[in-house]
Amino acid sequence: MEKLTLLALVGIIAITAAALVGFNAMFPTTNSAAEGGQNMNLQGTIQDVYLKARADGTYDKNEIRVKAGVPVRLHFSTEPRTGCGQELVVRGLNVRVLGYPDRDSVAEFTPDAPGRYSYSCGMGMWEPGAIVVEK
Ligand SMILES: [Cu+2]
Repeated sequence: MEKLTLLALVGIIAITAAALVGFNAMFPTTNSAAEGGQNMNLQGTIQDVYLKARADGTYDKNEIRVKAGVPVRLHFSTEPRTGCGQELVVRGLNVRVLGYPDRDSVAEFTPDAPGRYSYSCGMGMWEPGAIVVEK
């Protein structure tokens, strides 16, 4: 009788352990976003970053950090009436994208060389920000 209780207990523990392992496998914890800085969401092979041009002639971020050699999806949007800020140019990364209010325009690129690449409007008159590519 006691042996049977012990056996049942061991069984329950084994099933619980298996369930926990299975649960972790289904929902792996990632902390890459925390390591990558405020703008980066590094999930596997794509880095999704977001930038918005404001109507006052500034961007909502001064700096966006990404890792070299990993594809980037830059989601660009604007507030209404940003004028020439609708066009975003990232110098040195061959990125030129037109933004619109309330939806993302996505520019995809893979930065190979670490460095600091400034972005501004098409004419370079907006207060620039920078995409910082880290090794
Ligand atoms: Cu301009």
